[in-house]
Amino acid sequence: MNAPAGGRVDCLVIGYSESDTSRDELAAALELADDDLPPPIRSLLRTTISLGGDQYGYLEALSAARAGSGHDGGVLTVSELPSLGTLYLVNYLESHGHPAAFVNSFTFQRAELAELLAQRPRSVAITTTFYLAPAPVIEIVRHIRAVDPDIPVIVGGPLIDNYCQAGAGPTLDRVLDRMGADIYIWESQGEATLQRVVSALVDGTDAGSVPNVLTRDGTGWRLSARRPEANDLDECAVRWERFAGSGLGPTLSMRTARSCAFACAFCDYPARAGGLALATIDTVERELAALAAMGVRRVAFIDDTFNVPARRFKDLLRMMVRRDFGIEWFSYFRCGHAREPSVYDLMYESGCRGVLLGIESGDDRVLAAMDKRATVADYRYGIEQLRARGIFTHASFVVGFPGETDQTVDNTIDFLNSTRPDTFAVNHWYYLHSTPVHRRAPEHQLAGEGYTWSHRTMDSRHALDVADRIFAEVDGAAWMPVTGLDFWGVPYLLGKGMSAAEIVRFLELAKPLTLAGAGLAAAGGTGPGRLATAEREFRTYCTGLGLAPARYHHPQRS
Ligand code: B12
Ligand code: SF4
Repeated sequence: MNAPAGGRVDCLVIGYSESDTSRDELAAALELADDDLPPPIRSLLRTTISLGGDQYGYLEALSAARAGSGHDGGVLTVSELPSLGTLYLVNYLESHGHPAAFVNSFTFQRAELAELLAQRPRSVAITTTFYLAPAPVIEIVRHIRAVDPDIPVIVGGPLIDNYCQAGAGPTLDRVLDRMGADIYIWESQGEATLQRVVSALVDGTDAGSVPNVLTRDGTGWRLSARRPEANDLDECAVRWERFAGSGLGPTLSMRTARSCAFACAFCDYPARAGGLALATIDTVERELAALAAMGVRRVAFIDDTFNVPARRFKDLLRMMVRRDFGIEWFSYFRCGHAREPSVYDLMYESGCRGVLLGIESGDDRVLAAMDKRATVADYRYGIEQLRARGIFTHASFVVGFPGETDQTVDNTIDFLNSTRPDTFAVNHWYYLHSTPVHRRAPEHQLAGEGYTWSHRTMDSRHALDVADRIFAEVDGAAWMPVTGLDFWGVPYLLGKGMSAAEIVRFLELAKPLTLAGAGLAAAGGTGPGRLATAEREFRTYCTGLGLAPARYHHPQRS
C-alpha cells in the first residue's frame, strides 16, 4: 500500500494521468488535407500505429498485439515507472511530519485511489509535470469532488508555473476556475510551499497567506507573497526505504541535480528552474544503496546534464564502480563534454547501458546558432565511443531552428545514416519568446510564436515537410516516437525483459505501420499488400516476445 500504516494522512499525492485527448484531435484533424494539419498532429502521424483498422500508440499497439494471444491482456505503459515528482513530494511531506500517501497513476489505479479517498485524507495534491493543458487536472478534480466534495484540492507543478508565468489577469483566473481546485501553488520547486499549505490545512489556519499560493476570494484569484524556494538537494533526497513495500518495481528514476549549466538558445528551462544545484556524491551513493537493497535493477537519472560538471561525473562513476550496486543506469549525455576514452570505459563499468543525446542538428552552423557548445565532430566521436562499448544511443533532433535550410537537413540525414545511433527522434522547433533566441529575433528575421513562425532561412510549414523527409530518409537508426514511448521507455522495456536489440527490432517493425509510414508506402505504390505483411510480421514479433506481465490493466472509469 502506498500509505503509511494507521491513521488519516495529511495529504494524498496523485501522479500521472494518461487521458488521451490527442487521439480525438487526431481523428478530427485527419478530416483536413495534409498541408493543413497542425504540427502536433503531423507528429502524431509518425507516432500512431494502425493495427486491424484501429489506432494505437507504440506501447498500446504492443499490448494490443499481445492481448488475446495467451498473454495477460495488461497495458504496457511507461507510466508504470514511478512518477519521481510524486515521490519527492511524499518524501518531503513525511520528513516534515505529515503522513502522506500517493497514487502513481490516476488512469490505472482507480481502485487504490478509491480506497485511499475512503480514508478521508486531509488534502489531495495533484502533480502536473507531464501536462501541457488543463484537461487531465479537470478530470482528476471532478473525480475527487464526486467522491468527497469537502477534501481541499491543491494543484502545483509545471502546468501552474507555465500559466502563472504568462501573467495574472482574466485568462489566468478562467483557467484556474476551469481546473476547479481550491489552492494553486506557483513555485517551480514547490515541496516547501506544499508542506506549509498542508500544515495550515491541518492546523486550521489560513492557507492563502502561505507564500507562493493562489486562493480565490469573491473577486478572483489572489496571489500571496512570492518567495522562491531553494531546497537543498541533499536534504530533499528521497529516503527510498519509506517506499520499500510500495511495489515500485525494478526500474526507477532518480535525480542528482536540478536545472542545467547551459543556455541553449531554444530552451527556457534554466531560466525557469534557477541556477544549477547538485546533490553531493554521498547523497547519490546513499540513494543508490537504498534502491539496490530494494531490488531495483535499473535507474534512469533524469538530470538534464548528468555528465556536467565533468569532474563530478567522474567522481560519481568511480563511486558506482567502487560500490558495484548491480544497477544499470540511463541518462541524458552531452558528447561535447566527454572527450577521453577512459570516461566511456568508466561509464560502462559503472553500469551505463543507455544515453539520450540531445544532438538537435547534424550541421555545425545550426548548432552554433543554437549555442549548443558542441560540434558534429564531438557527436561523431561520442557515438563511436558509446557504440563501441554497447551503450544504447538515442539521438534527439529539432528541425526548423533559425539557420535551418534544406542543405542543413540533408546534413542531419547524412549524419544519422553515417553515425548510426540505435534510435532517433525529431521534434518541430517551438518558438517560445521566453527563450534566448528571441533576443536575436531581428538578426534572424524571426516572426510568429509557438509552432507557427518564419525566419530568414525557413518557415514552420516547410519545417513540417522536412521533419517528414527525415522520417522517410533515415535508415541508419530506428525511428523512436516522441509520444507514448520515448527514450525513457528503453529502461522500462529492458525491465520487462526485452533486450536492446529486440527494442530496436520492435521499432523497425512498427515504423511502416505508423500513419506516416503507411502514407509513404502508398506514395511508393506498395500500399495494402505490403501493409498487411508488415502488420502480420509486427503481430508475430510482439506475441513472441517473452515479457514480464504489465502492472496495469484497462481502467474501469467511474
Ligand atoms: C522522465 C520523463 C518522462 C517519463 C516519465 C517516466 C518516469 N517515471 O520517470 C515519460 C516517458 C513517461 C514521460 C512522458 C511524457 N513527458 Co516527460 N519528462 C521526463 C523528464 C525527463 C523527467 C521528469 C521528472 O521526473 N522530473 C523530476 C521531478 C522530481 O520533478 P517534477 O516532476 O517536475 O516535480 C517537481 C516540481 O515540478 C514540483 N511539482 C510537480 N507537481 C507538483 C504538484 C504540486 C501540488 C506541487 C506543490 C509541486 C509539484 O515538485 C517536484 C519536486 O520539486 C522531464 C524532463 C526533466 N529533465 O525534468 C520530461 C518532461 C517533464 N516531459 C515532458 C513531456 C512533454 C512529456 C509528454 C507529454 C511527452 C509526450 N508528448 O508524450 C509525456 C506525458 C506522459 C503522461 N501521459 O503523463 C515535458 C513537460 C513540459 C511541460 N510540462 O511544460 C518535460 C519537461 C520535457 C521537456 N522539456 O519537454 N516523461
Ligand atoms: S536544452 Fe540545453 S539549456 Fe535546455 S535543459 Fe537541455 S542542455 Fe539545458
